[in-house]
Amino acid sequence: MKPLSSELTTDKNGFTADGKIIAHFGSPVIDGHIDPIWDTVQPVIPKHVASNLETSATFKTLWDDKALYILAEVQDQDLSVQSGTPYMQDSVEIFLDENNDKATEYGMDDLHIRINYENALSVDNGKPELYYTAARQVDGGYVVEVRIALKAKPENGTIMGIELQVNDAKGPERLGSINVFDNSGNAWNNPSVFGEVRFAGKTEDAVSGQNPYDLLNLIERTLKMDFTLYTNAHLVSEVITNLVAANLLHGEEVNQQHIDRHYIALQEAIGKLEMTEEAANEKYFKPVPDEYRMTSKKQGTIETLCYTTPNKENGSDDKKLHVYLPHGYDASASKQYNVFYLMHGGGENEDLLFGGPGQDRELKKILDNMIAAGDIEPLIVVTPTFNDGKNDVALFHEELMTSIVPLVEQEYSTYAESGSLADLKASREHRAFGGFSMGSVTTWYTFVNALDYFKYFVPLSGDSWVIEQRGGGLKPAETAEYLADVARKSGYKPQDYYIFSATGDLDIAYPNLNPQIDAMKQLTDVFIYSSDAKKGNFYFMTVEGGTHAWNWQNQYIYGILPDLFNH
Ligand code: FER
Repeated sequence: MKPLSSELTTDKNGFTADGKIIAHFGSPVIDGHIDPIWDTVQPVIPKHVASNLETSATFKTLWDDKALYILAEVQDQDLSVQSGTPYMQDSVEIFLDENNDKATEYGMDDLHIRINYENALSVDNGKPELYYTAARQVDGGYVVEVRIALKAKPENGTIMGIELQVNDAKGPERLGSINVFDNSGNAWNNPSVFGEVRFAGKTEDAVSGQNPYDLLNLIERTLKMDFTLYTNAHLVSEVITNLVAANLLHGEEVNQQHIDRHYIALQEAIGKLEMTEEAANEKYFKPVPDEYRMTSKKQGTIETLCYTTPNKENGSDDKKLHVYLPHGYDASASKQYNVFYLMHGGGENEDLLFGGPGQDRELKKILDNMIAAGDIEPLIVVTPTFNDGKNDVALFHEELMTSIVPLVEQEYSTYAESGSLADLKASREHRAFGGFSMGSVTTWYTFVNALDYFKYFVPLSGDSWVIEQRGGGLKPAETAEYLADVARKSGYKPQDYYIFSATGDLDIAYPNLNPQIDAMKQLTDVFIYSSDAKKGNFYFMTVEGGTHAWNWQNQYIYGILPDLFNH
């Protein structure tokens, strides 16, 4: 449909009568230098400028078949990146609602980044490889150019939600912001406050410019890799050397085919990398794929079970737990499911992870999607609580083995013939226990007290307190010895139990857990360190940037789940 010309007419500030900005067709080079093609675009003067600012800015937008381009020209005499918080640095912030659904929460199509005047990119939403940026200080301010790779090919008349912002810093503070559309300051968590950009100006003979940016991003990611992990890293460095020879942005000889050939060569070299034996023993973090964070088409269900259990006042408490049943759960006796018991952290409760029937929280979405994709066999996941009852993580195993496991495994189709301890022991290889923080402390206690009933242990971001509180950090050797003695005296062989542990390097539990793990690594008769289950029975994934929060733990669980129940 040919847009009406009134839809393209803009006022002196660059807005159409219905309040949109216009992106014109054209492919600039993203290098921080303003190509002549930008001169064909009318600048947008932001509507909202915080009153105390001496800074001003204009924005321009271009598009082609693959990308949206944004140019910000900021006049600011006083530039600062002193703050460690990216939005409090002098920076340009970009928000895009690609399918323009104006959702009130960020979804898969909503993108959000900022670029400071030194070209440091911080990505709040969207995969980092979607963005290519350049920033340059100029007389009296700075220039930022951004390319955002689009999921769908746009055309004349395409409309996207957009907000463009400048953060004005003074020293370590943010004085205020400049905004093209939104005065609420809520764009960072609510795409419905964005304005809109209309794509226009593509003529019939128009062609998009070259795209070296995916390759440049791949090179950047490659150069950040730890080459010491591989036996054959020279494969990659050879490709990089060839690339350096080709002047990709400006070389006259370079065409898209050359660029794509280099991209494929580099990807192939990366695909051929082989880890050293030492490196292969480590478990490596993979973030949860974006699409696994969406509601699955094949949803499991959450049920709640109630029970009564002794408390520490010689009375009893009524308690409940939640049970995740996988999509297509088959209650007939012929079908059997593995069970993963997963404990919350301190100050949390049994509702935290799954909520209850009808809820579809983060972990459930991940489980649903992993099962639907065939990453793991359908399993049952149980979220109990150590609150109430004996209210003591050191004693939780009593409630676990007398109340919880028999209740769950008689109610559902599991490998336990009955709820008797003998039958629970006989089915131990189909049972795992894990938890976060105090739930991890509980997991180590479960190893100590209930090894007969569980084969897999998933302690996340918490040490063992079996010697004393925070003993994993304070008395790592004694803690490790205690755990090792449990294993030795149990009569189980190393391949009869597995410990898959994880935390982040920014996690407050890291200093408690890491020394304990190091001490355990020394006790090789019982704890054999390897992520290869044929070689060992224990690994510790340490994740760069990971903090003491569930969004990280859920990602560790995503990485660990495929290692459960298959040895
Ligand atoms: C740890 C184990 C448990 C830890 C914290 C906890 C910070 C939990 C504390 C709480 O919830 O009170 O290693 O490290």
